[in-house]
Amino acid sequence: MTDEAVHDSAESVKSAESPVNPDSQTTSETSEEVTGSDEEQSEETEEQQNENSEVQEYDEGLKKSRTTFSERFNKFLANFRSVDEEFFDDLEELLIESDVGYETALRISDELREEVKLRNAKKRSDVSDVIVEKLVDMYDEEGKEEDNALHFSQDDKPTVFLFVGVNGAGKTTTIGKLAHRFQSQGKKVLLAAGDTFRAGAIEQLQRWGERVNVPVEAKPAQTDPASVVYDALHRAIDEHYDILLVDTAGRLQNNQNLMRELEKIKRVISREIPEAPQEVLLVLDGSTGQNALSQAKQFKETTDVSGIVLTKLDGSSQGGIVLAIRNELHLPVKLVGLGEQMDDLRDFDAEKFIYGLFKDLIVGSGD
Ligand SMILES: Nc1nc2c(ncn2[C@@H]2O[C@H](COP(=O)(O)OP(=O)(O)OP(=O)(O)O)[C@@H](O)[C@H]2O)c(=O)[nH]1
Ligand SMILES: [Mg+2]
Repeated sequence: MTDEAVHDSAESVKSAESPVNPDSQTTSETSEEVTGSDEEQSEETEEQQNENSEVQEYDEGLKKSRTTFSERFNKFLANFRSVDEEFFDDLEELLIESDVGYETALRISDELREEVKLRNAKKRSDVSDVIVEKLVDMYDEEGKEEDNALHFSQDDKPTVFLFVGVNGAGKTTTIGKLAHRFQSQGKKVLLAAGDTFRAGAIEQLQRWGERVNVPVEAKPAQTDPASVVYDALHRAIDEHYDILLVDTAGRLQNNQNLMRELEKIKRVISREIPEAPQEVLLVLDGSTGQNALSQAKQFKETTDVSGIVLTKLDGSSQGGIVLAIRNELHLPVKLVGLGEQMDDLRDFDAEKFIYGLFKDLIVGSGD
């Protein structure tokens, strides 16, 4: 077998395992094709095993959102009688309830009408396959230009991440978790208590600082947050910190004040370090569904958001919110929060997420 052929068949094994193509026949056909040496095979198995256990770990954390999504979907398909107008109306409703977003729900059901007709899908399993394929295709297509990596300073100046989002979204908690991650990687981390609106917010960040052993630059409540950030920036530069994480308020007297304050903080950062902030991360509570989406639209209009942190996916999130963010916001989800503890933060892997979301659905999609 040529190198190319080995590569090809390895690829097809991989794609046979993918969630969109769970056809068991394909799997057995392709596994017969893989006839490389034992060594090649065992290497590949190990790689696959690693990949599988990573998927499993990730999957566990997102179990709740996944279950809610697939339970609804499976229930819907269990009641399936025929593909008629009522079916598409119900599907639309289901998608909206699953937080995929209104526009996305309409678009999916429109495109599905065409596709179902085109393929003459009548059986439940066929229809279910078309739906899943369509959702995955759309998700892939919309995410082509997305860059979900975190960006860091390219010179010896500190990297600055600015966190924005409404109150209760999880900004302060995410900062604590991220400080812990960077600290464990041997980086020198500083936090800035830029939420001076409430004394409690400053104390909360200080508690996180103590917990993860990272210093916090803070001033008394009601101080201009831009001045706290200014001091933090200079401390970070002078004392050679690698990373500065800036907390901000989620609520002020009104939204206009909040947006103005965020702009000012951002201006101060860029004036002191022109390449910074390397990231402006909008933190969204995944369990608030459409509410999170409309907040995000507002922040996106007024602030240069570079990515999303989606929190509380361990809770009652519908999962579909991830599709809505991609299709309607066009902002990459860079991190996800899966709990309240310091280790409950993950990089977001779009492919694994979509795998988790549809896994049970496909397994249970028989006639
Ligand atoms: N289950 C769960 N809870 C979370 C997660 N992230 C944050 N929380 C909780 O959500 C609540 C609000 O989090 P904060 O970090 O205080 O939110 P914030 O955006 O800083 O809020 P303000 O300071 O009021 O603007 C806290 O009780 C957190 O423990 C998560 O990923 N999963
Ligand atoms: Mg906070």
